[in-house]
Amino acid sequence: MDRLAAEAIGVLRANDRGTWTRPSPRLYPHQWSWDAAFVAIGWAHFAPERALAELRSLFRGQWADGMVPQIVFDGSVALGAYEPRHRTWATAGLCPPGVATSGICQPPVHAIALHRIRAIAAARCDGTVAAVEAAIAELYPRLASWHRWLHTARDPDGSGLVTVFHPWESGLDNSPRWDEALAAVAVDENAAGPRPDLVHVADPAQRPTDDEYRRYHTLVRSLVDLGYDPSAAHRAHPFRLADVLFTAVLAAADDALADLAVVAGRPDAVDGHRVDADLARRGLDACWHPDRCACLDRDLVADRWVRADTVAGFAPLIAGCDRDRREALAARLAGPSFAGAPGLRWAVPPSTAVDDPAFDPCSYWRGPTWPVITWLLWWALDRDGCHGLAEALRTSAVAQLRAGGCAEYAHPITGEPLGSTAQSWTAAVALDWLDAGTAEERTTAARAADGT
Ligand code: 2M8
Repeated sequence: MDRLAAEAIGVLRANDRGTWTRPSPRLYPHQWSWDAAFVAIGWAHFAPERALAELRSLFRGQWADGMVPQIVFDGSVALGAYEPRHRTWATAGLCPPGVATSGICQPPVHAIALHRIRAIAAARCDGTVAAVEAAIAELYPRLASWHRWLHTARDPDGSGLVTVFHPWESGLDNSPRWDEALAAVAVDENAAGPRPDLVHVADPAQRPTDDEYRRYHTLVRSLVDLGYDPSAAHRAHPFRLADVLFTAVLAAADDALADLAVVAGRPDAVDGHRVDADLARRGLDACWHPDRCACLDRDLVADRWVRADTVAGFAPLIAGCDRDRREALAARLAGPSFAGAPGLRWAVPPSTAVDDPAFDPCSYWRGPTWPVITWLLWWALDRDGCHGLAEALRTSAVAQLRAGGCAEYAHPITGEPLGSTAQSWTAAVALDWLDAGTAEERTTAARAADGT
């Protein structure tokens, strides 16, 4: 077996908790929402039933209003192993009985994952597709209510854009995108907590700062005080950002959900999902800045654009957009601020543009390259026929993983693996890329045999 494939399978197996997967052995000991979606794609390549269990397990934590929480806590993990712990979130009475969750969400990659898991199963030709389709029928209503919640509770004005109430909701926690909005939050000094995360990385500089954590805790406390009521939060919460990357994932996931609706025996629901996807894309259009060739988030508290130059600017590529915009964005992605930056170890995009003043190659979401983000861009480019750039990204990403293993993120210039060294979602995308590479090689070989 390919050495990277064996390593990736080993990471997933080592992080396996039976029906769900820890994002990493020590740093993240519970189940995370968007990690679970990526991880399920990884499992689908060698254990399809286990892939479905991952998603079922996550959706056990879905709230009655449709929200899929960022974390489903494992009650057997030592208190204090991860902070903030469940009790800090004060979600009892909101989570389903018997399940402990946080009170915020993360980008909705789940329908995209289920769609891909079906494609993986179909390509295996071993009959597993029937089990996947049964799971689609079972999970479809939950996915539909999750998307409905995002399009209403997080977009009450019908702008098409999703509002996030915490940097953790974006998934790109300490991205410079959030700096100004976070700096404006009045810190609640009683809201601080311990930092067990710092002992699980080689250098604390790879993690968010204590000041950022004080603000993260302050925002949690604010949401608790507001009773997690979205209307109250839209009025009074001090951190409200229209997040273009989250919105783009939702648009792409709405399209995937439209296809899943057919499989689930709900063809009547298809048009509604397509309408939702188009609305989200229109929301992104309103955030498009041609002079920057990027989509910008909107700070709804300060009523201004967020000017940091980050991978989030490529949101239209993920959502789907017209050809001119796609080509402009693809050129920028491959260009000197991102994957084509001089001196990069691998030609994959850093999380923040190398020429942005906030670029920091070591610090978490402020510069390192993240395989899952490269995967989203690769997947979208491939979906929309940009096979050349997609394949170039995939090849560079696989080379990076072969050299550095399944680390959480990597230093874009030295290539040094950073963060957790055995990150589940990195292992998952490695497996998906290796499989896509085999398919690509088969197509190339077939074309060569045909003389085409
Ligand atoms: C990171 O975020 C968590 C909080 O959600 C943390 O730092 O403790 C982010 O990279 C996030 O996107 C990811 O889902 C999570 C688990 O991998 O870790």
